[in-house]
This record gives sequence, C-alpha cells and structure tokens, in this order.
Amino acid sequence: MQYWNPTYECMSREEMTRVQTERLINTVKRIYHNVPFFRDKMQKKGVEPGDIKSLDDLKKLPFTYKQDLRDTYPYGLFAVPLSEIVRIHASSGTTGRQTVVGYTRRDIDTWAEVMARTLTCAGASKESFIQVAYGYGLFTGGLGVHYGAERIGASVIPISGGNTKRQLQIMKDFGTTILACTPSYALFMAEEMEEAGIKKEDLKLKAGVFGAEPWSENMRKEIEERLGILAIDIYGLSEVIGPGVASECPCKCGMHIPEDHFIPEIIDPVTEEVLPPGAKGELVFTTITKEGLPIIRYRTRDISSLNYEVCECGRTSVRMDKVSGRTDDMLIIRGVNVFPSQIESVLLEIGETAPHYLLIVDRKDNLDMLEIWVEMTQSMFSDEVKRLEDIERKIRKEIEGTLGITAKVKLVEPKTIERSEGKAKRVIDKRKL
Ligand code: DLL
Repeated sequence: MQYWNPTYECMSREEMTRVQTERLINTVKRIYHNVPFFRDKMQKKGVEPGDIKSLDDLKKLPFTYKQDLRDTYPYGLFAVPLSEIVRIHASSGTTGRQTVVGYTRRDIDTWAEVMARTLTCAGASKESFIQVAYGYGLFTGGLGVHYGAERIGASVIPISGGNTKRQLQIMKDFGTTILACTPSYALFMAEEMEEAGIKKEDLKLKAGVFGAEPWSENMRKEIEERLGILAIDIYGLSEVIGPGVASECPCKCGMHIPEDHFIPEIIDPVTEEVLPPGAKGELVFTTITKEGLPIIRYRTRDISSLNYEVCECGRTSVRMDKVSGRTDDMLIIRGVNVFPSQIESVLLEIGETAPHYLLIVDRKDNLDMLEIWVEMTQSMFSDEVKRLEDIERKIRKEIEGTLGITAKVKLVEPKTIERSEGKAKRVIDKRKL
C-alpha cells in the first residue's frame, strides 16, 4: 500500500489526539484574538480560549455557518493581515453572496500536502500523468488538485473543464493515467468517447479522483466499467480548504480525513447534539492548522457518518461515509424526505436507460408532484412504444417501492438533458418560484 505521509496517515489514536489537542488550543486562541466576529460569538456563548483544554471541549465552541461568511463578506473572518494572503477563492452558491476564502503561503502548502495524500490514495506517483478537468478559477477544484499533483512530482495536464473532444484527444495523445473531474463529467466523457470511437483500451487511464457533487455506488460501477479504471470518491469544500478534506483509498470503504488538519464531528442538525461514531447526521469541521481562514465547527449541511476503525489499507485516520445528501437540498415531497442520489441509485440499478436524469418538482392543487425525466439510450430510441412504456412503468414502480413516493416518469430523447462540465444540476424545484 502506498502512503504519502505515513507518519500522520497511520498515527496511533493517542498520538493523533495529542497532536489535535495542541493544534486546537492554538487555533482557538488565535481566532479569538484576531477575528472580532468570532470573539463576539464565543463571548455570547460564555466560552473563553482557556476553557478549551481537550478535544472534548470542542463541543463548547459556537458553530460557524455559511451565512457568517456572507455577513462578513468579503474578508471579515480572515485571521491574518491581508498582506499575508496569497490566494483567494470563492464558491458561487445558488443564492446570496459568494463565499470568499483566503489562503496564506502556509495554507497553500497544507492544501498541497492533503491533496498529495488524496492523489496517492488513487495510486498517483511521480510517474503519473494527471489530467485536471476540474474548473480552474475561483472554484477550488482545478488549482487544488493541481498543487497536490505537482507536490507528488506527477506530470500535470491543467486542461480545466469543458471542450470534451479535446479532453479525449489529449487523454489519448498525452497518455493520461489519472483523471480528475466531477463524476457526472467523467460519465459524459465516457459517453463522448464511445461516440468518437475511442476504446478504453486505447487509453492509459488507470484511476479517477471524482468529487464536488454526490454520486452513488451504481454510478461508480458505471464509470469504472466504461472507462476501465478505479474510481475514487474525493470530498472537500472551499470553507475548509477545497478538495483534500477527505478521500477514499483503493478499499473504497469510506473517505479518510487528514485529522492532523481537520477535526470532523457528526451532529444532529436539529438538536445540534454531537452524535456517536456510526450515526448519520450533519458533518461539521474544525480546521486546526489553517492561518488565513481558520474555521471553527463549520456546518457543512452534508450528511454522512464517521468510522474510527482502522482501515484495511493500514491508515488509522477516521473515515467519513459517502455523502448521502444535504440537510438543505433534501427534497420533501408530500412529506417524504427524498435525496436525488436515492433516485439516481434506482435508475442505475434498473440500468435500462442512460444515466442522465432531471427531477422536476412542482405543486398542483396544493399537492407536490414529482416528475422524473430519464434519458433513453440511442438503441432504446428506436424501440417500440410498448417497450418504452414498460420501462417507464418499471422505474415508477421501483421508485414507489424504495422511496414510497409516486412519480411521473418520462423517457426523453438522447442528449436532451443538459450536460455539465462541472457540478450537475439534477433538480428543478418549481415550488419555490
Ligand atoms: O466542491 C471542492 C471540491 C473540488 C471537492 C473538487 C472535491 C473535488 P465547494 O464548491 O465549496 O467545494 O462545494 C462544497 O460540494 O459541501 C458538498 O455538498 C459537495 N461535495 C464536494 N465533494 C463531494 C463528494 C468543492 N465527494 C460542497 N460527494 C460540499 C458529495 C460533495 N458531495
């Protein structure tokens, strides 16, 4: 098994607790003195830096919300003078102001370190050719993977997202061995590849590091088969650092968190109580080495659980389960909580359609209606109407059986659902309009 930094990745729990405690105490002191917004929050809660003596004291600290970053836009939560900031990123979000994040030189170094661990998990080495098809720019995906890949000494192909034909040409000609992009874009590339007559055997591709959006086990299977690779789930968010917050290893049984930099917790999003290992809830992160924008108990809204058992790969770091949805984009349809990923799972399980779908939620006569558009494959397109109706019925029954909701299923022509080169848009909720 390959590790990037075995000292930390395979550290004993006692030693890790010692490292984390010391770093947490320092972070809280620093943020209390340097960020008035956070000092106010602590004072309102009646907590002082001196109260934080162990990891158990973490729960005494106030939470940080995305709204806090918006309220202090753009630089209000930065903990160093702006002259120390060497990079700024931002996440667009769907509503409200952008969330702005800043990095010091050391933060960029930390980011390269955690991304080097992530890429090593996927088998990357000095010999690898890493095609970075995440977007470069304010989004953290492109540059985050880029710096990690350079840290390893791999050859980086900084192509950014888009222009799929060119992506495939370069993948073939330059001998790309690792692909980095969103899972939906990977699937789109596989589709275009088949159309362009490129076979997976024509490529040197061995693995992919896919993340930035939720995806199911079935989607993984589909990508792995069609591209002939190992597909690894990688997780991250700009507020914590970007990609590099967690990554699967080849065992594919949860994503390892570099705990010497980020402390995770799982809480009940309603009662805000900290939940035990294994319990599903909202993921919360505290950064313990970041300088520019250290963040305490950040509410990610992502739903996951934590597993502290030592992994078969030998890493001792805690693993977070695949993100199963978000507390906020969870759809509630006639009182039933529905995550788009659950519907995706059903569609891929049935496997007769193309893996592209769109959920349209509307309200008619005070009743929620769910319509699922699923794309036909090219071969289905020439099928008899009766067979198509059978497939629609099958999907409807399966959704009803597993999720307990009725939906209208509509098979649409190949290529009608808009493709994304970044994060896929899977839901149109007309009820909000
Ligand atoms: O998406 C960082 C990233 C870039 C991660 C490239 C992985 C690869 P943001 O734009 O701030 O940052 O969006 C963060 O995306 O809170 C999750 O809801 C979602 N997300 C990220 N990775 C995954 C994943 C980047 N592997 C938000 N599975 C997070 C599910 C993910 N959701």
